[in-house]
Amino acid sequence: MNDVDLVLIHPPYHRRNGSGVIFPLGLGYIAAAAMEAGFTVRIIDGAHQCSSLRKDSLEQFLLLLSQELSASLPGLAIGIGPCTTSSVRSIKAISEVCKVVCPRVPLIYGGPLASIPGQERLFFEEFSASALVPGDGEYAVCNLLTALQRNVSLETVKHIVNPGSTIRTCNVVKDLDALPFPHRKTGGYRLSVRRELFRPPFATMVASRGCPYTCPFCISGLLREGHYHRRSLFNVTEEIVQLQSQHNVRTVVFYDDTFFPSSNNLSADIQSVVQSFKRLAEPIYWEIEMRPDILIALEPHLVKQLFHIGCRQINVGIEKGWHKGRQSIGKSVASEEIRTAIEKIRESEPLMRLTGTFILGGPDETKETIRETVDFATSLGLLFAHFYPLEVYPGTALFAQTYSRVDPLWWYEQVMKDDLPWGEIVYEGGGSLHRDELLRCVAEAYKRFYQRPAWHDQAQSQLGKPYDDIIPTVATWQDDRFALGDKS
Ligand code: B12
Ligand code: SF4
Repeated sequence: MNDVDLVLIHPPYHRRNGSGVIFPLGLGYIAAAAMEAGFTVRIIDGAHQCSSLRKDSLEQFLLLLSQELSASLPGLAIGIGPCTTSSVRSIKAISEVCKVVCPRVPLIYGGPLASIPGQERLFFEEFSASALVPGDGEYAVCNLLTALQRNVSLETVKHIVNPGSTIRTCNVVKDLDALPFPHRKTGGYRLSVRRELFRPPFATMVASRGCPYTCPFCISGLLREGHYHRRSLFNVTEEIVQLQSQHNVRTVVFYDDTFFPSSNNLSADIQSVVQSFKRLAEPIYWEIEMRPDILIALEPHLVKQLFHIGCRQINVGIEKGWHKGRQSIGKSVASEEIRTAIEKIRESEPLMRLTGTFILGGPDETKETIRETVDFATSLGLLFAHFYPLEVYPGTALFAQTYSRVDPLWWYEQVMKDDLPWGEIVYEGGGSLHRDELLRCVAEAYKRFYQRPAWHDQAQSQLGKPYDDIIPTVATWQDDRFALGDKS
């Protein structure tokens, strides 16, 4: 007997030291839409059950998966995703288990990697895909399940990609308010050290989809064909109220690529958020991502207003400490403007936490420019900083510029045979540093940032008691941030 119509599997990925493990929101959205349409759904969160792509961890997970699938057979389909470049090892292994345990059940794939034109062969030849769902999955998955239920050929289903065809368009849900709120599994999830606001329980949300920018190293602006849509603030606050009443949530982490999309309407945008969030009977703490060019438009009175309605942390993708380097990856704001903006924010609201992410490596990067980036990072008074080697994602301008070989099976094979278990392609193009050297620079950057007495003083005063708890994790970043997350 079939126990459930749709089983959704979240593929494990290599969890970095100190990273959190959060509920896969995209699967929650798909589950809610399918349930609203009358289907039964089960989510198997592989990323929660397994923290790495190391052979032994993955094998343990696969055993569990095979037992779970046998115990409750999927009746109509198995959905695998969100697929990312860095989870191809586990996706391959999951597809093999599914083909053994439920050989006749169609495998459908979605998420960022399954939305990038040119990657179809990978899914159909390597992962036994019956169909791909590029872009927003809710409506397409419901159409697909309906077709399967009625025994209609998948060839007739709109907005999916069948074997032999290519991704021509992405599904874009324009009216995000029309979607049911995600069906969430709770319990056992935890935020990364950097995002933790120490006011549990937390939930993650998105108030928008897509990114209006196209930074050459990033895939976000390419998903949904560059379309950017926001939910109404009424709809966003309704979800917060539901999270508060059903799950007692006190902290929300917004994972929007950039919560405020432009510096042009920033003041008006913030006023609208203030008006909407003021309506919440119970206050909520929240944090957002922000581009540096938007940060510099954040006037002190706006910072105060954001703080007043619960915004406690702003995460900024600063990327580089040298202007030309920052420009080359799509962020043209000057270093001094960033410094001034951060100083202004710290003066107006000293308890507003500011964190930054930095990318090391890339065209024209030298040890000297890396030193400049780390000097800059350490001089800003950030509460946390993360340093990443530049990773090259298929579909991006950087990938096209770096590799003339675009065959998806080429990069896939590189990742599969790599001795590093993360599943990432580290940039080593045009005169840049060799991967090993870059990784040494990353470790050095962590040491320089986190060994400073000034950072410890700041963290102690801003974090209070949790400072003691996070210190062991922060220490592991200095050894190897990319080592397995089961240390965290
Ligand atoms: C939140 C987030 C995370 C969270 C949780 C991720 C998760 N699995 O839910 C955390 C912090 C854990 C995380 C980790 C990582 N992330 Co991340 N993350 C994001 C972020 C900012 C938002 C994702 C999100 O929740 N969106 C909102 C929901 C509603 O959308 P969605 O997940 O895309 O789902 C919709 C569709 O994609 C589709 N869909 C999704 N899954 C499926 C499955 C099926 C079967 C179907 C049919 C459809 C479908 O339907 C959903 C509803 O419409 C995106 C950026 C972005 N713009 O997508 C990056 C992003 C997905 N992450 C990325 C990366 C690289 C990583 C890490 C490798 C970083 C690391 N090493 O730690 C890991 C690996 C994660 C993995 N699963 O492999 C990249 C992926 C790039 C690529 N080409 O592969 C992105 C695109 C960021 C970027 N711009 O580079 N991430
Ligand atoms: S780096 Fe940020 S702003 Fe640029 S495309 Fe990616 S998500 Fe958008």
